[in-house]
Amino acid sequence: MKRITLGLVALALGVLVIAPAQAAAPKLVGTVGPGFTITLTSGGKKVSKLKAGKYTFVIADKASIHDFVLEQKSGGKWEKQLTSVLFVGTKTVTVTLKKGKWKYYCAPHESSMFGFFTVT
Ligand SMILES: [Cu+2]
Repeated sequence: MKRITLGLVALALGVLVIAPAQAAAPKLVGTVGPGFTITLTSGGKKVSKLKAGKYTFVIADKASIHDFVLEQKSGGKWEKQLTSVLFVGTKTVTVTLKKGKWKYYCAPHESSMFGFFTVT
């Protein structure tokens, strides 16, 4: 009986370890520039709500005067500059999004270039 229980626990742990590797992180596309615009889309639609989990951010930074910063505003604190101001090109970053309100923005023009989404 004890041996069976241990076997089941080992099996459950094995499944937990294997599962994350099998699920690909959904892709989100962030675009900043070349004008004074910043967007975050999924399948061509503006991101407003996401489920907590791992996401692949593909950031197209089209100008050397903008950057792309991602920040958790509620439910925790987390912030990362996904592309730098001088960088121009495409960069892929994997981020684990936790529940809360999130903001993406361009740091030099934060008052006009920003967007929000909610993670549930
Ligand atoms: Cu900017």
